[in-house]
Amino acid sequence: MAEDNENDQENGNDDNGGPGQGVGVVTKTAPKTKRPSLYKVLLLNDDYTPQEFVVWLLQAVFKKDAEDAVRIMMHVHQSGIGVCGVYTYEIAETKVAQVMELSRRNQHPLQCTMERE
Ligand code: TYC
Repeated sequence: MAEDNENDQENGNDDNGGPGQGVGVVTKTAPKTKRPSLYKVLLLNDDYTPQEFVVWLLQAVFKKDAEDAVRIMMHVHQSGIGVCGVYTYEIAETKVAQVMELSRRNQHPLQCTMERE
């Protein structure tokens, strides 16, 4: 009964209702959940990677529609760096690896990195 349960707390109730009458109030502790840290995936500008390749990549890897892909590409082109998306650690890491591999395979110098938000 009450004595056997780690979640029981002192509560001022009389647990002993007499013979065969064990009465207990169980107070459960709320389970603790933690939100995962989030990471920005960043694309860096360079002078050689074709704009069309960057737009294609933003659609293929980051699931952007054509309009968003062009907007993000132009932002990176003009300001030097830009956010492609925000993800949990392992998803961000996978996106970065996909960008680096696709760039390497197509012989573009495009660079991609991640940073904790
Ligand atoms: N600056 C490149 C060009 O003019 C285009 C480009 C945009 C390259 C974004 C990389 O992350 C990048 N061809």
